[in-house]
Amino acid sequence: MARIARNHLIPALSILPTKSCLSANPSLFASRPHSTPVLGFRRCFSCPSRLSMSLKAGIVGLPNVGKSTLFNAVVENGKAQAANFPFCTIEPNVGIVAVPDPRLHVLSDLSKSQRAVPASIEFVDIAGLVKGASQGEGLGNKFLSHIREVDSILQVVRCFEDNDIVHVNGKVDPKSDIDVINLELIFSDLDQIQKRLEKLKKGKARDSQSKIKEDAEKSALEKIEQALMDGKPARSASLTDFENDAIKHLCLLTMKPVIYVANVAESELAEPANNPYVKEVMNLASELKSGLVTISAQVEAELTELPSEERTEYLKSLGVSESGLGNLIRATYGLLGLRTYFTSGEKETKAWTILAGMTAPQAAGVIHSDFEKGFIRAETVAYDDFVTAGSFAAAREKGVLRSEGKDYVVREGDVMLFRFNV
Ligand SMILES: Nc1nc2c(ncn2[C@@H]2O[C@H](COP(=O)(O)OP(=O)(O)O)[C@@H](O)[C@H]2O)c(=O)[nH]1
Ligand SMILES: [Mg+2]
Repeated sequence: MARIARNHLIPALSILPTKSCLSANPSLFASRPHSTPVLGFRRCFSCPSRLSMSLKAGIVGLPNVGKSTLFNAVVENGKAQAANFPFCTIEPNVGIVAVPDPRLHVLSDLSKSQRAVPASIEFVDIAGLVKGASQGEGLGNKFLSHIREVDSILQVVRCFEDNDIVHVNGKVDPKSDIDVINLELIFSDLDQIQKRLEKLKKGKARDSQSKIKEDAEKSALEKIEQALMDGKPARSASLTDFENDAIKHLCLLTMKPVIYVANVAESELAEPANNPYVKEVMNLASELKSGLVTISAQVEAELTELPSEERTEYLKSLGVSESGLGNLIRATYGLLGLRTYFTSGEKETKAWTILAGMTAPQAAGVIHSDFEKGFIRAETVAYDDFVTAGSFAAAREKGVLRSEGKDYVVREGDVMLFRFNV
């Protein structure tokens, strides 16, 4: 049996690789000398070739639909809630916000952690999409390359009437707006696929294994090309798992999951379905097997300017119980099939984001790739059991702390300790 050099048990993590980022509010960082331990590098959720700090959602849509208003509200709200969270604005159009999760604070209190670190989502305000972007109009290809890097797309659709705010096509028309954007994405993918197919035709595979891979990629691309030609997104093509893997490196735009964000007037927030534009978006979203969230970007922006005591009152006066941002984050998590597990100790309690179906070593790899490579076992307890017991030690005594091997599929809310060697 291979000798284990060192055997670690890590309740809390001190050896995360960190990425420094510029903060919009440096004073928040001043109290955190080690910058941003929250941001362990991790796999991109949709394209495996990208190393990503957190889940990345790109906000797209035609000009003047409310993208920047929504983006700013998301980031401001993140700041407001982030007494202890190193949110940051990396660039003017990129912001990182905490994923709200009440379980985090319960665990943190039980473990008497010095800090609680939520999972995070990175929002990107992607400007410049107009008709003809795939041919270089507007910001054209620059814009498209930004979308290639995101895990999910939030497409903001204007459903509010306001004569003072110009609509690029002269009138509010969600179906046409959605078609314009989706067509640009389709054109861009078609272009990329056709170039790739040309290359694959030359067949450079040197061994039988690579040949099998190339063949899978080719057959996948041919299926997708057909879907795109029919005006449908790449994700509508039915591919085998192997074919899916073979094309992941291309990060096709229309492979990415989409949430339509219907931006409505504040007066319609309580009963959005009464708005015929929203109905249209609803129908399209369900036809395209995509998510839908109704939001008023304007209201979200106004909320960030109110003291927190007044926010609930304001929302009540509009007939709703909570701000739309929580919905937006939850919808993104749901659509991507994401799960949360926790690590919890005296140093910190932390929420980690993984994909549904990930095994214990893969989940450990989200923290650090060494944890995946050197994985031995995981000790795990369900969130509710941990809370009832009060600590890992008490959970062990009660027999609810399980020791799991490398095939264990991590469940939502697991509180975990990893044993690994390096
Ligand atoms: N009436 C109304 N105006 C909005 C709403 N959302 C955004 N706007 C306004 O529409 C204009 C364009 O918004 P902006 O967020 O810059 O759009 P972007 O081009 O998509 O980034 C701004 O003047 C916003 O104040 C909304 O929900 N209702
Ligand atoms: Mg904008």
